[in-house]
Amino acid sequence: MQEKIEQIRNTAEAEITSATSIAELENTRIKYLGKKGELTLVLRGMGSLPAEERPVVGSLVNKARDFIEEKLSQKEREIKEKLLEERLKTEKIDITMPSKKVELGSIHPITQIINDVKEIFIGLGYEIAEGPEIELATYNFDKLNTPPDHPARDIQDTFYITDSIVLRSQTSPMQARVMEQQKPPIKIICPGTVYRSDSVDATHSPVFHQIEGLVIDKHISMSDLKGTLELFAKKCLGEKTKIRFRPHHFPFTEPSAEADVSCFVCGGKGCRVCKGEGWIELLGCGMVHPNVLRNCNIDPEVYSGFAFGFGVERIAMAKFGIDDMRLLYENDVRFLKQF
Ligand code: 2U9
Repeated sequence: MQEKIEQIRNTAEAEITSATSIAELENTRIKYLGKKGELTLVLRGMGSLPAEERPVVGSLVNKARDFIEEKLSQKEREIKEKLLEERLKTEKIDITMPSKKVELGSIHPITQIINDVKEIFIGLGYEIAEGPEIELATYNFDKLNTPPDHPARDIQDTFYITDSIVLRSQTSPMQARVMEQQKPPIKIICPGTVYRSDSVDATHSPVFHQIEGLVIDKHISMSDLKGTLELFAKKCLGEKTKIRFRPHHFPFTEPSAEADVSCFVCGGKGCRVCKGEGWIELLGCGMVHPNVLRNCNIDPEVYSGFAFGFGVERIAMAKFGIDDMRLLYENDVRFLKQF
């Protein structure tokens, strides 16, 4: 029996030594130490031995099992170390390899103008107010002194969702919402997307961007409007910029005006950008109509205010010398990365 145990121990050791994988080692373990393994069977067969031999054989079997287990785990460690070494060799990263080029985008010209304008007005103490693009017709029109028979409300000019819900045609409804919710003083600008039922061409798009501003307080006059917009024009288009005001009509302001700036390309002499005029139309503006104040629960006997609005695309086209609005929406990176 002693010899048999010795022989099992030696053949197991030889098999373990020559094993090259964890799977082979597992097979060897089952072959010798498993439920039906060779060494286990010796232990089970001990019942047939004379009583005095049993402890001797039992101790030899235990020693052989300990020996085989030790050899198995030693070999397992060796194999795992070898596998790790091989992995480290094959998976090693060459840090001298050139990296993949990261294509950096650029800020879209429309967003650039919106960011610049926001920064200028935040510097003057204004807050940014943003609101719904799907708007109640009453906020888009009625509260802004635009009665049901006004042409702006025509189906040809405005996208209706239902009779009483529209895609906003200006950002002013958001300003009416702020006036209803906040007590003056109010100093806000509202940038955002607006919608008009226009056909696409080089200067029109049914979806475009606007920035409108609103100031309401006691004793606000036309001179506050002119001073603010002159400062804005200089900060936005250059310190040499001049501004002029022409009378105009808007339903929501009275009096109303349009403001032009001296051409920032030729300085007023006349060139391709200002079409020989020396002036470029910048924005519309005026003193908020008393009806609009009343509609938004502000007493026109106590408070007054001014408002202005402009199309972001128009400013971006003038400032960056872009002659077709459609280029701003195509998102061709070859075009966009110039700005
Ligand atoms: C309230 C009251 C009055 C905002 C104003 C304009 C003049 C204006 C257009 C120019 C071209 C926008 O891009 S455009 O279509 N806007 O000329 N907008 S005054 O007046 C307001 C706003 C809110 C409560």
